[in-house]
Amino acid sequence: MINLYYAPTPNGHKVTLFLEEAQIPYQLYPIDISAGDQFKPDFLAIAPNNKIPAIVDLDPVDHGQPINLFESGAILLYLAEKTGKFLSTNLRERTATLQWLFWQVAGFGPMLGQNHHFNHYAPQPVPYAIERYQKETYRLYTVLNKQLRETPWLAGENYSIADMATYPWVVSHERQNIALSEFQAIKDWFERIRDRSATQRAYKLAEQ
Ligand SMILES: N[C@@H](CCC(=O)N[C@@H](CS)C(=O)NCC(=O)O)C(=O)O
Repeated sequence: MINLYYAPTPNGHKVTLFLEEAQIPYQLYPIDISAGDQFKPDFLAIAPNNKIPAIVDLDPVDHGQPINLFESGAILLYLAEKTGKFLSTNLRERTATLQWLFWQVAGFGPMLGQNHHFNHYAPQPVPYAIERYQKETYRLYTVLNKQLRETPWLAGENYSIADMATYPWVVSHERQNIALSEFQAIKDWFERIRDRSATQRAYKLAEQ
């Protein structure tokens, strides 16, 4: 059993996408980040960086003590290795998957997060920051589109944890002032992921 500490945000959706695809048993523990649940001692004992998502694997493959884990990229990699799903053992495909996973967690996520912040949450408009993160968002979408013109999924022929990490941030494209009509390959990829039944189940959880 996997305990998932979750809020319905892009980083939270990454893990529910995986768990719904892999169909392994899990239990959701909602963390209300607008109410400050992420700073409560019980949560910090699992996730000292005070951010969701985090998991506890009660049944690790080494049959040892439960494993606590935070950081969405580390969680996706852990779950992929535990289940043998969505991360190829083929050297080239695995390497490409990890490359795009790291691209998402180190670039696409944080830069789009800053875009959201300066466009929607900053207490006063900061034109330099708005322009900086808008340009960076556009550049990253251009990189993503170029890759998806070459291969159907980010790491090649198979849906992987790299796609699961990236998709939830594209869901919010309108908030990032991005028109998917400008990025046809992303649009096609986006619609293919959106229409998967596991994706629909994962996003239903956000409505609870
Ligand atoms: N690098 C982290 C980022 C996680 C993150 O930013 N989580 C946000 C929600 S999407 C959060 O918990 N924010 C609460 C806070 O910063 O206090 C990951 O990929 O897991």
